[in-house]
Amino acid sequence: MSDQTAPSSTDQTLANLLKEDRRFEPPAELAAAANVTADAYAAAKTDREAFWAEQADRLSWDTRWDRVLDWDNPPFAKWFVGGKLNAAYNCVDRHVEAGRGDKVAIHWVGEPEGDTRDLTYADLQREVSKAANALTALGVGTGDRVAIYLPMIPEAVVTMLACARIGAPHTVVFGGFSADALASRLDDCQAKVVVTADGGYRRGAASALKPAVDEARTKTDVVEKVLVVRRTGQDLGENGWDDAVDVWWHDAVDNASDQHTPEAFDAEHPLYVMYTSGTTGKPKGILHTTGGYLTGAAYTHHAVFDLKPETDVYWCTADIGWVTGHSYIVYGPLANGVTQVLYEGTPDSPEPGRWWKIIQDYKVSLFYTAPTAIRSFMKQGSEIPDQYDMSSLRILGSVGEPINPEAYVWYRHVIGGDRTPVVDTWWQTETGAVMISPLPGVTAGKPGSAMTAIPGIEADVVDDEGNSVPNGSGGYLVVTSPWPSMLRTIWGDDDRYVDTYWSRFKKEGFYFAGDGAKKDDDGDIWVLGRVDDVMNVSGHRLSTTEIESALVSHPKVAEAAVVGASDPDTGQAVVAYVILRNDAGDGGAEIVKELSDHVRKEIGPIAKPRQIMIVPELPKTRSGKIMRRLLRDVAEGRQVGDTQTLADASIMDLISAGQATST
Ligand code: 6R9
Repeated sequence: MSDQTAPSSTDQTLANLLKEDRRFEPPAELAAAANVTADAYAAAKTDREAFWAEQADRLSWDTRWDRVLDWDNPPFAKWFVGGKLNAAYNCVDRHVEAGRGDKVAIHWVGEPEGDTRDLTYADLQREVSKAANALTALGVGTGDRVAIYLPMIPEAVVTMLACARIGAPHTVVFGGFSADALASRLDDCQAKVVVTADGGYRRGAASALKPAVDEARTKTDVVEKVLVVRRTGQDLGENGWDDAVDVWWHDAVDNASDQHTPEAFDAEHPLYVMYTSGTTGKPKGILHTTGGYLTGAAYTHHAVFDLKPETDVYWCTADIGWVTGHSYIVYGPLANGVTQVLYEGTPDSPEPGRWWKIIQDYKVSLFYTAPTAIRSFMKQGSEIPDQYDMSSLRILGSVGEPINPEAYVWYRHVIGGDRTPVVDTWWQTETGAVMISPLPGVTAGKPGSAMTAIPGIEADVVDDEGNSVPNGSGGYLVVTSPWPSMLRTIWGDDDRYVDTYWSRFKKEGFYFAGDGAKKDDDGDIWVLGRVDDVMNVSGHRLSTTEIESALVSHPKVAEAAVVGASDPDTGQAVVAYVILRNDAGDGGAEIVKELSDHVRKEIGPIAKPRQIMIVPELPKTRSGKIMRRLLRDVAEGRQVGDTQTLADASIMDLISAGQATST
């Protein structure tokens, strides 16, 4: 792996991981009634297209496809060619038509205690129809983009489905992103309408959202209308309303007709664009289309969570601002007709056991969260979760970053009462759906390993040349055959799509995921983390370049280098090294705070560095490349590694000797 990418601690971590010999067999009862059994792997291999056609039959199609896969022009795939369907109809109406209109689709739990709302599938059908009519009245037509910048309230799900219903691709922007980040996304996809709220609740306080949309509108003029949900009732400020643009949800949507006939769209009609960090400063708009994506989301949710829609209560704690919220709150679960919990707030507000209380109160049986949350609960100990009855839990899921074996075992033991399989699911915004995961009724789980590609998916670990590595070796994670929920392109940038994902190896049709991985002696896969300049902080993808650009845009900064340093709580944390301009003074705590606030403003609170060090120089190779590996050594408190390739080796002494100012 390249110089910048392999932290010198990786080998040690790996050695420890591979010594892990605990195994957890699937519970006999679960295995006996499992949705997917071991023979599915072979069946899918024998005839992949037939296998995927069978999965597509989980959906209701208006027109059947005449070809499963068109891979005539790789890497541009078309799945279920000629098929037509409506994603919202599949997630809502068909359940009502099948007599399940009274079934609860969403148990919504607001952050303020007692602020709850249940929506049945019939309620959802009415709400989605009203929102679809309102968006149409605001001028949104098929193919127009709608941005969604909302807290975790039912209107977020309703708006996504309303967009899908009228064939208007949505782009959900996480509420934690700043006005600048929002503006660049609005601009990139030319969003005509933004749906937002006055604010949302976070840790007991109302936190404003609408002002960020107003500010974003000063940076881009693409937006024609802003639809605003009144959630907190907070004051919008003197200039916080523009009659020519702003429309209240309760005026436009609540008064719209609740009758709406969904139109069937082509299987390859764009469903949504989700922005994610890449290795350059500019976020990539990942495009997902309708038929293949919905097939992948529904099938994997059925298989990986062994979903029994009649009896299970499902809860995924992700925010809908990330892909996990798209595939495993909205599209997969609702296509499968689940009853699920949707929670607005933070895990520990107003009390540290809030999550466990929700599991107890709603008898949640399938639970999906991220390692960073598990680690933060681990720190609090088992006393808090032990106070709640979580015997309803059947399967626990993990996503977003590698789960360390101790966190896995704690999760299984303390939360799952040692009864529940843990499914460690590897996938990405780009893959649309889970790719590598244990199957809960089949796989004997190994703590820390995502195990093998699920039936229908082909993944491998390869060397620099693209050759499969033998068991016991490491390399790059690749997907070797196209799959239905794969990204179709990067919005507006086919070349970047080809370059980023499909050009790393000479072999045609190898998708380069950007992750390093290892195959153990049994051939099971251990995902180790990114091999590019992407960091993973609390399961959120951040690009080092994006944060460096934000820092350099500050008038006092001459140069900046950012690394992801390992962090016991957040997996990785952002550590920045900054060279100030000559006229910026000599640093000190004030400038560090100023820079930290600047990053927060430019990108959002999630990108705020854990540490900013003001340094006199940055370590560079003779060709001028910043040696992030050395900076990571310092950030992680290690002896600085090999400095032979440095143009000036004395620089590292200066940095390590703590000449730097830091917070
Ligand atoms: C779904 C999601 C994708 C990146 C991915 C990898 C990391 C996700 C993981 C995992 C190890 C797992 N990742 N799941 N690493 N084990 N089970 O998180 O999408 O935000 O696009 O991030 O997250 O590094 O490349 P996204």
